[in-house]
Amino acid sequence: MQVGFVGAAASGKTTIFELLSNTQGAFLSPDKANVATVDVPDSRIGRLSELYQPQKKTFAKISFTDINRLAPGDRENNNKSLNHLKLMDALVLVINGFSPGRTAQAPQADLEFCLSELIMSDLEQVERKLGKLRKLRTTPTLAGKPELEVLQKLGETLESNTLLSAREFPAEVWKELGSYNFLTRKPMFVVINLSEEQGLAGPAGLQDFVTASEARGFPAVRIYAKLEKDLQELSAEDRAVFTQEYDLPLSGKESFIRQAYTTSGLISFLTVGPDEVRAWTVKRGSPIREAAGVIHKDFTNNFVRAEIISFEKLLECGSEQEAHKRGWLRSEKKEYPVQDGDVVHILANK
Ligand SMILES: Nc1nc2c(ncn2[C@@H]2O[C@H](COP(=O)(O)OP(=O)(O)O)[C@@H](O)[C@H]2O)c(=O)[nH]1
Ligand SMILES: [Mg+2]
Repeated sequence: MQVGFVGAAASGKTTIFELLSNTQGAFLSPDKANVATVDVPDSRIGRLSELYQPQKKTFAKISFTDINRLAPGDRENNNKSLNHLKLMDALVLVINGFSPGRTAQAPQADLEFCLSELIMSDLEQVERKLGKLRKLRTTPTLAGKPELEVLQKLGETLESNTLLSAREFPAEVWKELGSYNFLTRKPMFVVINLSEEQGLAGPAGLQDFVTASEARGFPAVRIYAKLEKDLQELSAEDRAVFTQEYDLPLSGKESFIRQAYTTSGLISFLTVGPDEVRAWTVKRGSPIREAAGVIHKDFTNNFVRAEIISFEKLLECGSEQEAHKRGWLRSEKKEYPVQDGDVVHILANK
């Protein structure tokens, strides 16, 4: 899964990037982004490895893209920076909740700023296309509708400061618009970056901001990015001491990744065996036949059935043999919507 950060200058994007990736961020420009890929922490892999003693453990992967700061009014550079985010599965709106002395309204204004930058980037793309379409003598069609009309509607939506995700179109239309990779259609969530100095309550108006953000459909994750990054550099012992002392929810990385999965509508299923215990990422509700394709294309083409048990049930039995005896190993057909934590064996024709 790929997640990209959007935010005003000094909102803490690079600090979060460094915390999550455990790497050093570079000096950025509109042409340069920080990109890093890490394992998705998943305690189920450890537990399953105790059962299977595999040669290899493979975690699902998540990548983070940190772009140059967005500057008010600098359209050209902002668009260049935002172009790095076209292929992301989800966007994170990073909000400064740590600088002392900001007004209670500042986080909300930052959020609006991020959204309007995304809107303007999409609008520019739509306008460019409209310019081309207007020069043609006959307008091409898009999913059976005149393309010019579709694009005009998108343009009107964006001009009224509305995200494209709020615009209803038949699924075929969105499908054909897929190659535009509109930013305002992507799943988004908010990360509010906090300082330990303001304690658990955070800055004035924090709770109101979180409530308003969630009401708009953006779940908000609280992170003490700088503090957690500093703690990361300590020995495990010292870290434990300080973590207890601060008495703050310091599991920013886990909360962030969990929210990224939820927001993007992604889940992980697992495969097990003596060779490898592994987690795989797919869209929630994917039919098992399609999901199997991430393991091997042939699994989709030659799918016969799947044997499935949930991670919890397997752990409760202690082994697949026992699961089999108890009849807990289910045989599922191709339409079965795969669930988070399903342990899956695919049976396919050669
Ligand atoms: N106290 C505190 N300072 C932070 C936090 N996050 C970032 N900073 C500081 O704010 C400044 C800008 O952060 P940076 O990550 O570079 O922001 P970016 O411009 O959005 O990438 C740096 O001096 C950071 O050390 C935080 O959570 N708490
Ligand atoms: Mg930065």
